[in-house]
Amino acid sequence: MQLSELGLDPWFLEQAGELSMPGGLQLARVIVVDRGWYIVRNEAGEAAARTTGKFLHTTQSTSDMPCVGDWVCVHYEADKSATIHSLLPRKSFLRRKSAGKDIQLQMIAANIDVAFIVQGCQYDFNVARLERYLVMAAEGHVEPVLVLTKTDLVSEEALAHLLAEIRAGGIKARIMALSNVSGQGLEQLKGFMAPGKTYCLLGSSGVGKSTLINKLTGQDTLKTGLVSASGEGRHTTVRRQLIVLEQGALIIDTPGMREIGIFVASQGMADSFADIEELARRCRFSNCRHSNEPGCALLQAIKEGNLSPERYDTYQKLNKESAFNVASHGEKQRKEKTGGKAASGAGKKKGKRR
Ligand SMILES: Nc1nc2c(ncn2[C@@H]2O[C@H](COP(=O)(O)OP(=O)(O)OP(=O)(O)O)[C@@H](O)[C@H]2O)c(=O)[nH]1
Ligand SMILES: [Mg+2]
Ligand SMILES: [Zn+2]
Repeated sequence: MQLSELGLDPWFLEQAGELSMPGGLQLARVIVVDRGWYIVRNEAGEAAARTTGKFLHTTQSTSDMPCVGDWVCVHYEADKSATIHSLLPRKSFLRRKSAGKDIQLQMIAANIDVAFIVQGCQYDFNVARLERYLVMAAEGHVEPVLVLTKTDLVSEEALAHLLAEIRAGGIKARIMALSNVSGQGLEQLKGFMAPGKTYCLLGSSGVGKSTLINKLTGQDTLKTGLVSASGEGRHTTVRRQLIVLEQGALIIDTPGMREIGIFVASQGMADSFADIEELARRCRFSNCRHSNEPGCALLQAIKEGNLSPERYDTYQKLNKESAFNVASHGEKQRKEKTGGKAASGAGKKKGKRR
């Protein structure tokens, strides 16, 4: 398998050139991340991999650690395992604030062309959550595509209603609806996927992400799990993994997410809420908080029916949350800079590698 078939393009080669790879090092792509260990793949096939101590010393935070989809410089050892010496810069990424109160950034995947944001038609559907994922994708320079699964469980009218709800919310991303059971919509999705491009599945547990990959490979490549009576998944998938489809596209399965804490600088918000930001430029005060200021263009638009109150709520909420997370994270990094190197690896167990 050529590296280009694994998604390598001239941009990455240029980055690798600038790293001026020392002798004996080769490029490989991280295809599995399972807590502290990795599997990398290149022309020579797959190898179990770990990071070198020297590499760990160069990392400032957990987001500098390899994640699935990353291009890395590896050295093959006598026992055929590999050591990861460095990481190529990322062209795009998906990341979130890790679950819990702690402000830690967690990389979900790197070098992704398209994020499939998956929601089930029946129990899981939630527009405000879709918007969170859209902000996450925009921030990481990833094209979002909404995928509604389990269309076999709802009527055509109900599905049409869901689609209308998404559009009414001002969301413009491409939408695909499908059923892994009846096969409806699968051909459309397959037709959309291109060889050498990397796709990443995101969504709650139980929405059918792994089942979808099994449909694409035509085999039981991945373990899938039953959902509870209320439609909740049981967190069947536990590792992030890149799978090469026969038709040449690359697709990453991820464990279902419970929480999507967003952590964005202003760009992700600006891209996802371009309509609102455009309106906000017309507020009387440039520092308008859009809550009760006179001359607020957003409040005016709501009154006139030109902005949905739900979308406004999501915008205000995400803005606040991301500003808080960005500020707290900056504070934390300043403390870490003065207090020595950031924790690496799983990140939370600070004492582990010292
Ligand atoms: N009716 C119906 N059931 C589906 C569909 N797709 C998946 N399922 C079922 O939903 C359950 C969960 O599927 P998984 O593929 O394991 O879900 P997942 O998104 O990978 O979940 P995690 O790995 O826990 O994040 C399984 O019982 C699947 O058979 C679908 O289109 N329609
Ligand atoms: Mg799964
Ligand atoms: Zn305003």
